Amino acid sequence: MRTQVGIVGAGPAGLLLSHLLHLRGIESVVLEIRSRAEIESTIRAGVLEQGTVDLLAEVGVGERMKREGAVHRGIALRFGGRTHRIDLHELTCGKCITLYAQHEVLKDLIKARLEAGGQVLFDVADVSVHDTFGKAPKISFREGGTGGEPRELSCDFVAGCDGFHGICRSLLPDSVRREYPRTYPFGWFGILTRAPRSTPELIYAHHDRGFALVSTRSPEIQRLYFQCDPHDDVANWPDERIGAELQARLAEDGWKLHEGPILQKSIIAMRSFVIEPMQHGRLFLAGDAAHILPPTGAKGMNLAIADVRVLAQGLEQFFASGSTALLDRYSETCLRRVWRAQRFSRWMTEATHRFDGDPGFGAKLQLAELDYVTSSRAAATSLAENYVGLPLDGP
Ligand code: RFL
Ligand code: PHB
Repeated sequence: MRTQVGIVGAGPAGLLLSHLLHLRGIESVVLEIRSRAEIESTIRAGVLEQGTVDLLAEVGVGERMKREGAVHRGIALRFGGRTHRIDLHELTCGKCITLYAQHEVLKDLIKARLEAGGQVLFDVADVSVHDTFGKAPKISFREGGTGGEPRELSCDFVAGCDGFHGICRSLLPDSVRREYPRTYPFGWFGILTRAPRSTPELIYAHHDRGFALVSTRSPEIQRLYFQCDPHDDVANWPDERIGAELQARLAEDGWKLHEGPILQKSIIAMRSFVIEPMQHGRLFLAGDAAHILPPTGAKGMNLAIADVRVLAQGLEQFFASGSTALLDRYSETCLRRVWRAQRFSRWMTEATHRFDGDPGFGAKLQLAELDYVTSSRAAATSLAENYVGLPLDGP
């Protein structure tokens, strides 16, 4: 098998990259270890930045997102028993966020790729990448699972879009790589519940018992999170205990969270990680393969999408003219945005989560921080412009 760009991983990064390359007349093959059904049903991100929404619409995969996604013009910060609205739309001259689940974005991308005759191979096994420092990298794998046919894909470039637990990142030689990890001492307990919306906009809540977040997937399905011990077990959390914890952390006079049957429960680790550089030879890392963030800023999928936009432009220039000018700057271009997103996600996390062992000073500072951000237009604008997403082509 031969293609121009071998893409490892069919998450948002890999699938969108394949689509963007196709629009530029560049061939790719996407290799994915999971099944299509699994990819199309795994619950992950929900918040799309304005630039992500605009890009998906511009490249022809935004029709269902525009119809079914919910546009939110603001978010709420709840602390000290009161709610304060951040008017994203007004503070950013008309930008918003859209609530549309990551697996719905993936369904739209998979459909577009398959309808255009694109090659997305699900359920592959034993993927390994070779010779990325030469001009003819290869990817070997088994088609159709562990006992399947061995295959080899020759390509001009490899895009490592295989997420945080993938194999591509490890191909960067020790002599060039630097890793920047950070683990937070808490996790998020996430649930999906069948209940009507309790609030028209997302609520990020600071509470003595810990952080809580009210988000949504549709008028009937809600997504809720609360800070927890990362080593806790979902089995310790029967539905009634979850409901009581959320009600306590979100309590406000005259308001109550709508509860309903809980459809799914999981515990999510909170960490940050960046690898530098994001490229070596003919291997380019994109998305979670290169960087992850705590979900508080809702940036992970948006960064994955911003990365592959830059990569597609670089590959287009290379295949059109032989110039590597844009590709050479890929890592530098992406990392600038990545570190700004890390800064913002850390800020959102540290301002809203309970830090055990804090004698009270830290919590007082958090309240002062939240008070400032909800009463100063300059501070609110800073939150708003980072939350809706810095411009894709901007500084
Ligand atoms: P993905 O989505 O992990 O996709 C990688 C794919 O690669 C496959 N793979 C391999 N394929 C072939 N060979 C191998 N050896 C392979 N190893 C792995 C995997 O099966 C997978 O299909 O990475 P990508 O494309 O970089 O996308 C990143 C996003 O998925 C991630 O950043 C977001 O989900 C993070 N995130 C959020 N991001 C947002 O922008 N907005 C949000 O609101 C938001 N909320 C969240 C989130 C992540 C969360 N969790 C569960 C960590 C909320 C949560 C709870
Ligand atoms: C979600 O809806 O899953 C979501 C919303 C906001 C976040 C993280 C996740 O900050």
